[in-house]
Amino acid sequence: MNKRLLGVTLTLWVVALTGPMESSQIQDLTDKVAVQDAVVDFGAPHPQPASPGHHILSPEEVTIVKGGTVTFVMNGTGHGLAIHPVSKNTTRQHIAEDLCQGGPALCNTTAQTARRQYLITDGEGSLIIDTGVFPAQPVVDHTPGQLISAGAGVLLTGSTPTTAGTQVRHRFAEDGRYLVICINRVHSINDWMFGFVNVV
Ligand SMILES: [Cu+2]
Repeated sequence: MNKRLLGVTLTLWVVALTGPMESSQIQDLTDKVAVQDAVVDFGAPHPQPASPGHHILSPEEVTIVKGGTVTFVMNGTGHGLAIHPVSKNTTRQHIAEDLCQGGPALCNTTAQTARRQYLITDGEGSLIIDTGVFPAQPVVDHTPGQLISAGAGVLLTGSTPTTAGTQVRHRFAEDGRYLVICINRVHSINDWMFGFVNVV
C-alpha cells in the first residue's frame, strides 16, 4: 500500500471511529470506555496550585463498570465528599450554572456567596441538591437521593505534602451517572469543586 492510499485509509478509519461516538455522547454521557476501578484525586495532587485552583477533582470524570469502585484520595484541607445520581445527559454546565457565577472575583468569602441558597438541578431539571443557607446547613449535605456522604457532613482529613490523607472507596452497584461534589460550601458553591462518575 503506498503512502497516499494508507493516509486515505487511516482518515476513513478515524471518521468511522469518531463519527458515531460524538453523536452518542450528546445523548448519553455515560457511553465511555470503562475501567474496573478508578482513582480520583479529590483536591489537586501535591504540590497544589494556589487557591482556588486546587479545588478540583482529577480526573474530572471517570467511567467504571458496574460493580467497580472509585477511590477518592483527599488532598489538601477542608474537603468532604457526597455522591448523588443524576440523569445521564447531565453535563458539567448543568451543574455549574446553578452555582455561584462570576469566578473568584465575585464568588468569595468576603462576598459570603457560599452562605446563600443554591438549587442544583440535573440535565432533566430534577432537583439534586438544595444547599440551604449557612449556618442552618453548614455543609452541602442534601440527604434525599444521596448515595453517600463520607464523614456524614464532617470534613475529612486531607493529605499534606508529607502525610497521607483520608481515602474513600465506593463501590457502585448500579449503572448510571453520578455527581461527586465537595460538601465544603466554599469549595463547591464558589469554586465549582465537583466531578462525575459514569457506571456502565
Ligand atoms: Cu473541597
